[in-house]
Amino acid sequence: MGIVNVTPDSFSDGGRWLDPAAAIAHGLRLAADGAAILDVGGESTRPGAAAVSADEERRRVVPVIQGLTQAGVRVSVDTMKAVVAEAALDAGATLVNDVAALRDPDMAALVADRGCEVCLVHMRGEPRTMQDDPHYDDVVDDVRAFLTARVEVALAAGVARERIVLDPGIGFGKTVDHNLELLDRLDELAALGFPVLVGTSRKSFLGKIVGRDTDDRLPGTIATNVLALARGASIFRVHDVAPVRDALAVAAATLARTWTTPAETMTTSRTTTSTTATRTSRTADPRPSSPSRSSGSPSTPTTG
Ligand code: PMM
Repeated sequence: MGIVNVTPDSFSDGGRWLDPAAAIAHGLRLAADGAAILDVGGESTRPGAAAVSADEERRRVVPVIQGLTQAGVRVSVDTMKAVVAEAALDAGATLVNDVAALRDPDMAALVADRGCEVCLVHMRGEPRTMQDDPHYDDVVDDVRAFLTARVEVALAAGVARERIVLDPGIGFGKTVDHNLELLDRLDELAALGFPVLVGTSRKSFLGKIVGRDTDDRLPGTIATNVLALARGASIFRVHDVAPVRDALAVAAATLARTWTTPAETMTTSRTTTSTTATRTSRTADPRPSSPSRSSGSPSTPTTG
């Protein structure tokens, strides 16, 4: 999953793709690099970010989503607002990436009505305050309980089980230790039986470990995504698609020994839906019953 932030203030690429034509060109480059999905967002969720009005968010994302879907690329919309998600779905998006996990009272019904995919993300509080002294009894148990409850909300609203993706929300109200523990025990979330999406790309916890600025966090991004693959993740939300994709390809080939040639993989990633891709991953990954973290990884990661 390639990141296309149409925002002035995202932590790593804020302001770079505010112009729709620049955002579309950037997205198409990420697709050419092998992204199967492009995640278009019009509101920064970095810690402390100010909220954006629905009108402004819609104005930012809709032309970009139209441009990308008209070019044949699969698009998800990164939004917490049902009205923005609705406009994005009208413009051709097929996945709602909701870091608020259906907190907007109209979101669950919208997703159910449209039959689109939805990613439910764990976030403690809201972006403005989420990094204020986060505490958990056991971060993995707490995140798993939260996501299980949100799945119930989605199912009760009529969202199909196979349309649901889960995300532990790396960096969303978590300390460095919380993020590392979630990554290390990601298999416990994968055991819930839904595709798992992870977003570690360039995040500050990587910088805190190695003392590097945002633009120099690719090695940490690669390390965390490879670890996440080994623990059952199947969708990897990243800024740097080409290098992460190569790293995942090698890791997947090593773990499952079923990697295809680059040419075959490119065709697959362009033509398959993410649901199909993640189903394939789940079929290939009987992880919940396996105590070994080095076995049974997905054969085709969705970098997606
Ligand atoms: N992280 C950010 C934004 N959206 N969505 C999901 N599903 N998971 C994430 O970890 C996530 C997200 C913040 O990163 P950005 O500012 O680089 O987009």
